Amino acid sequence: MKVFHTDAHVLHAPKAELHRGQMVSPHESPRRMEQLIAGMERAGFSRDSFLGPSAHDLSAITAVHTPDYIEFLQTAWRRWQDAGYSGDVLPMSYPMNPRRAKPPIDIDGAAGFFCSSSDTVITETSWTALSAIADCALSAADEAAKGGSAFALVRPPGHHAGAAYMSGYCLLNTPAIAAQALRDVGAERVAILDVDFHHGNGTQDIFYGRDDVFFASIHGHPDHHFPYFWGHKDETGDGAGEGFTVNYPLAPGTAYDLWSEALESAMDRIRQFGADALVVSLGVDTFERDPISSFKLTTPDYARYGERIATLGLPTTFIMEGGYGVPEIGDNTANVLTGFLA
Ligand code: OKP
Ligand code: ZN
Repeated sequence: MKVFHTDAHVLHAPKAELHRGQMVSPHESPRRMEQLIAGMERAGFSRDSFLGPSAHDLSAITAVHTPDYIEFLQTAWRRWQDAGYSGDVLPMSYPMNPRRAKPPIDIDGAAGFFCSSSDTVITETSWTALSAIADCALSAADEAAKGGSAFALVRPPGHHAGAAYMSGYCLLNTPAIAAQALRDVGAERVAILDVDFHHGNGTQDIFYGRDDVFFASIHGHPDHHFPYFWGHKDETGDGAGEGFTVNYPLAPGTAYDLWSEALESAMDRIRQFGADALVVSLGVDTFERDPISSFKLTTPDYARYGERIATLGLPTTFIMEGGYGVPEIGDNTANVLTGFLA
């Protein structure tokens, strides 16, 4: 399986994270990637075999995100400096009725207009990193368009970002960009399977009204976990999209027995949908020792479910999402791929 990766991820390195009332060192950091790569190497996916992405047109990104939001990402850091502010661009003020709100001129206000949580920041060089990770996701999707499967080994994650907002460490919705690219080169129906511990609210939001991209997410119940307001069972799509979203909110403490039942159900729905390509939002923060999550999956479970996903028999684009803090994130990620290839 081809693995697409870019060293440019280091250009998005938040200085700190506002977490539970404290500034802490970021859970989502370049160090994570070193842990991911080390685990991949232990499993035989050597770093030397990773491929750099090929450059894609910005239109592949604006097929999912609004031009205003992209311009915001590209210019926010400069505007923050020009305003005399310091540190990373860290939004704090949010419109409670975003549809009726207008973006203000002040960058502190504009940042809140394009964001939904203060765990997500923009640095001087974030855009360069983001454009390279979008290229990784698109290069992996190109492989799937040819009938193969590939993995975009990227950070930061993508599934909380919406068409016009960043959220939950995510700034560009890489799985949505990949799914849309697959549609645009001819896949009639694309399914997105989100196995990250957190609900993929951004991805859900982007495709909520559509019947050509199916979205399934298995996650910690929003009563207890970020993104808190989304991912309930009764969120099933809207208008033409009704019935094309399915959510499996699961209780804190869920282990593989119950988690895998949700996976089987999600896979049934993807089969019924008749997908001709699959995008997997591959977060491994379902791990028993993940510092910000509460599921109890173990390292061998990842290989088990990789093998199950392969039974769908679809060209598959894996995109790295969450997984934090412990060296096992690399082993768990590699296990999904190894199971899939078995
Ligand atoms: C990103 B991904 C409030 C919690 C905010 C956001 C978690 C984002 C996870 N202190 N943390 O889905 O792995
Ligand atoms: Zn997550």
